[in-house]
Amino acid sequence: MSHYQDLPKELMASKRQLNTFETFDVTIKTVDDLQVGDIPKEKIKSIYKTMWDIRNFEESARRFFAAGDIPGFVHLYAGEEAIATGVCASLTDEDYITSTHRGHGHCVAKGGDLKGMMAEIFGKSTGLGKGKGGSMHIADLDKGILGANGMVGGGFGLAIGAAMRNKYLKTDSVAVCFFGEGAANEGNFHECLNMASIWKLPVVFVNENNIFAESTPQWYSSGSPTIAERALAYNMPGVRVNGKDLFAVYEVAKDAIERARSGQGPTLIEAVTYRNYGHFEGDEQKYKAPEGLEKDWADVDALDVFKDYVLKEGLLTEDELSEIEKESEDDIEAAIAFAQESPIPKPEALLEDVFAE
Ligand SMILES: Cc1ncc(C[n+]2csc(CCOP(=O)(O)OP(=O)(O)O)c2C)c(N)n1
Repeated sequence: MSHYQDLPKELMASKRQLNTFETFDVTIKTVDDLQVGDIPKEKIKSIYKTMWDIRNFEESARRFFAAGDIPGFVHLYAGEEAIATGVCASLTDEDYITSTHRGHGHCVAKGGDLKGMMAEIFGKSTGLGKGKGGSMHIADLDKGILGANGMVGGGFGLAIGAAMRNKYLKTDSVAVCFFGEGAANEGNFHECLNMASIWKLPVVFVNENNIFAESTPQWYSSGSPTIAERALAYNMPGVRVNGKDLFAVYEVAKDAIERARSGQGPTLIEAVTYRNYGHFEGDEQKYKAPEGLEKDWADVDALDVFKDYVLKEGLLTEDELSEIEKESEDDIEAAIAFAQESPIPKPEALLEDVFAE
């Protein structure tokens, strides 16, 4: 596309409609406000498996990083499982996600191969990036995973680019952009939400507000009390949701994804959560208050919240849950063995995949 006049008709149309603003509210959702729809039992099981795969992947990454087996940096997603899982449960391989430096959970939830991911963070040649990218560069284009990203806020432009592509080609695919509350203070956030709004792009912005950007708390760095309310500046719905509650995230994300798929434009979701560990492995976390609000939030485990809910509602039994937990442990053990047994890349591989053929 070289010129404004070449824009597809529907984009021209949405440009002409700019005077007819809808007005949106910011809503705050917990599972009690939501009608949890009938989710097929197999889907509930696969959701629980994904949450455990993320948790087990991260606990293993922590263990092997401490042992010196994983090169580079790792930023763990443990504690935030309900968000990636709850969002990606409504996506297909045709949909795209962009991720962050804390990206393992997004990649697992979007269907990234556990063996390929584990080998990648071990720096092995069988990894998804042939061992040359590591933790912050895991990508799998066949699964719509456009990549983890070492640049804070780097996913915004990629996500609206993918959404633009989806709209231009008249597909019903959507793009989801995961980002932290620190990234929401980057200029790129505002530019991309604005563009997504004027072009009604099929994109969902999912803010993972884990309260800290490195050591800086949100109350210190953010001019707005919530991230969700910033949606109103760009004329899209903003929803704040309990990010520790899988079912709440699932329902909110499902609505936003359907909205994007059906051509109604973007949504900004703020899922409030907490990371179980430091900003990166090795972070002493001296900035965290030992008591108080944070402590209460830190004690909420998304896996327990899920388990309590499905048992209370009679959706799964204790035996079914235990079976899934065991299956996840086995899969992660197999991924670790695969990574350990795989070779490191050969020196001559250094210059492969650098230039396009
Ligand atoms: C453009 C850019 N600025 C700064 C950094 C250094 N940095 C890495 S992670 C991080 C904090 C990000 O916080 P947030 O977006 O809230 O994500 P979280 O780590 O909480 O998941 C910063 C400042 C970077 N990698 N890229």
